[in-house]
Amino acid sequence: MTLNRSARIAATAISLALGAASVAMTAVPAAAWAPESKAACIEPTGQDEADAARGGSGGDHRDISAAEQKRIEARTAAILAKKGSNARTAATVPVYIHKMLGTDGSGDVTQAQIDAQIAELNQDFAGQELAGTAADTGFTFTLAGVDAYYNNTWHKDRQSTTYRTKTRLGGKNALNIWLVDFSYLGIATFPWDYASNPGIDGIRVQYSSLPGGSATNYNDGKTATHEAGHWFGLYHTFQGGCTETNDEVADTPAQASSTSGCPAGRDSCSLPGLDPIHNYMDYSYDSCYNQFTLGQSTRMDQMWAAYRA
Ligand SMILES: [Ca+2]
Ligand SMILES: [Ca+2]
Ligand SMILES: [Zn+2]
Repeated sequence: MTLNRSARIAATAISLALGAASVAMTAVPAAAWAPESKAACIEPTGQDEADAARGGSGGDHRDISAAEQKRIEARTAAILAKKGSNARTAATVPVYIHKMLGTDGSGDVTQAQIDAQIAELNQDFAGQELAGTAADTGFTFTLAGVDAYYNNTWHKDRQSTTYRTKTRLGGKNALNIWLVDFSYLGIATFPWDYASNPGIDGIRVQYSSLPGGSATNYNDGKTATHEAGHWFGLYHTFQGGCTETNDEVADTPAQASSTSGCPAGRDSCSLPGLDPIHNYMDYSYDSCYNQFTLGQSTRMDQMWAAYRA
């Protein structure tokens, strides 16, 4: 199976022939542990692999045109001005993990994997992978609950609007993570869409991308970090391509396209700076990721104050 990220937010026709949801746990075989080698991080690879791995021409969030991007910035600025908020945000984010399993229990993860995923989020958002360079965003994560549903349709991420609406927990500050088995690594919603569609707010993540999962090159739990970045309001570092506006963040050099693997020195855009291949919001391998920037941290603060506080 190829894994990638792509937008599939649009609701499809929904048939309510759903199996009974349950919240029991089942024993699972130990997940194969496939640690990444450092060698993987210095091997430049072609764009095709990135396309296959992380979404290609599609995205893992709904499409945002340049015009809409501009409107979102203006709306956010207006909300912040009205709130009088420009303070740095620090918040503890409750995380609800929803295991969307097959009726045979397939797609399960262990509690140890879930704990490792939460630890990964805390490490990454605290800037601990590259202390001194990576931003400490001030956001921390605490596991608020784990549930499991046995439904082959939901397990495959079909009828996602229905299953998310039925199972989502917490308020606008709660990060809901639905673990599914689909052809993407992850899909996220943006904070500015919460008010109009609160039931689907959160991120859908390929279950095998959790730490210790079987998604080769993408099994350090950084898919959840990347998708959470969108949930906090970050774009890809290649949003808008090789343009000054780019991802609305000044300290992430613009790049013309997404990165695959971990090609040191990649410079796809003539604007200043090498491509931010180590940024969690590029499409690099998990082993290549090590940072959010201060500019991204500031953007997350603003988005939190505007839409999730
Ligand atoms: Ca930028
Ligand atoms: Ca450049
Ligand atoms: Zn993404």
